[in-house]
Amino acid sequence: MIRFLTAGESHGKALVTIIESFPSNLTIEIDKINFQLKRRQSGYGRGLRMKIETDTVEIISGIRFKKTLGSPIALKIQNKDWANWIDLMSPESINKVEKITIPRPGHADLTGTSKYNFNDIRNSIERSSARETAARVAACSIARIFLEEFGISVGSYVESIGGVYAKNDFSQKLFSNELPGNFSGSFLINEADKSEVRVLNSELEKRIISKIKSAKKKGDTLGGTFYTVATGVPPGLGSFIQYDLRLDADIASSIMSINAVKAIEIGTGFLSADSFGSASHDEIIKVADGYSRRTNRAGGIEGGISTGLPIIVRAAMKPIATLMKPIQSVDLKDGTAVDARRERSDFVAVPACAVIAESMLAWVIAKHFLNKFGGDSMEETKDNYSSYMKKLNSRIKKNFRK
Ligand code: EPS
Repeated sequence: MIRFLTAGESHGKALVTIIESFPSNLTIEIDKINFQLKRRQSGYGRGLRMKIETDTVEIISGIRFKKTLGSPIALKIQNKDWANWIDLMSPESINKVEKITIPRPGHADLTGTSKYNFNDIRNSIERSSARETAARVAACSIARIFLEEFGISVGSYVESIGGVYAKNDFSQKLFSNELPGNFSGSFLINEADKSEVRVLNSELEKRIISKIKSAKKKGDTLGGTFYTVATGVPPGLGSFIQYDLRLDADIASSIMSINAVKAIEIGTGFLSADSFGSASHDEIIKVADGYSRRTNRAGGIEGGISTGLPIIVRAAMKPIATLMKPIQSVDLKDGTAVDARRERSDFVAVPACAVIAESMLAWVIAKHFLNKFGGDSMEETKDNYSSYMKKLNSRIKKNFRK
């Protein structure tokens, strides 16, 4: 089974990731990894740190002459800001630094500090920072490159920021399954990336940017909602056999693991709870090469298994916890009520969060894909995949028709 781990503190030397169990002979172009890292850094409302960093990876192991070897792939992203933090973050010497004693509400400052028995909140801030997601995006780029070989792509767009929505959201088209012929995850990336806040509607973009400006002026932050969509996913990934094999459960946990994500829906999600069954499920229809669904309210998953239609995931990100006009907290030195600490941060990171969600979704799909099709080399995986796809519909026919 594929897996990855990340390591690195926000202001440490570097972020690293180790990625295991991808088949050999997958062609890796480093530019494709760096492209995703750049996308994660963009979006209106990011803080000053993004002006310091230009995230790029160094490939440490697992790839030779641009091809995977089947061995662990190690990637490193240097933190340029490290140069300014050497004394504050030194692993080797003990330096006298000012301790952080005031936790920010909504961040991991207090929970982490008490759990790990720290005497400086900085120790909690460093690893809980969303900077860690740069390493995730790098790791998951390998999954994206793998999926590309099978015509699977994952994209996203921002639906709302700070409660500012479009009248008719694109999700209506996704659920009704009325999509342009050239629609794909990559199509969505191209369209959304044209906008500074990754929305699909220029009028909405204007309204959102003015909302962000007013939040910034007030020293406040905003959250938002976004859709992540995977296309080209074959039917049959995931399973109902065990709770932890369900594709939707795995997707939910991976997206919820992203910093500040607080809610997730697959397909029409919460709306389906308010609808009649007849307006909630997708009618099954015969199509030229097998069976499909008229609509896609299920978001491409039934019974924990992919249907073959686009996988549609909606998530909500809470506002960034660091406020320039802070709310109340307590100084751990003496328990007095004080304003929470200000720390350099983003005002809005919803566009970046959507890119991270794309990455996590790609990872989960690649994981279930490889669980199903296996293979030590790309050639073997491709053989297994095409033999399954070729026989998929004829098997149904054989089983049910006289
Ligand atoms: C981030 C790097 C951080 C923050 C942000 C995301 O850099 P710094 O703390 O040096 O400004 O901009 O972190 C958070 C939102 C957080 O919760 O800590 C990044 O690379 O994405």
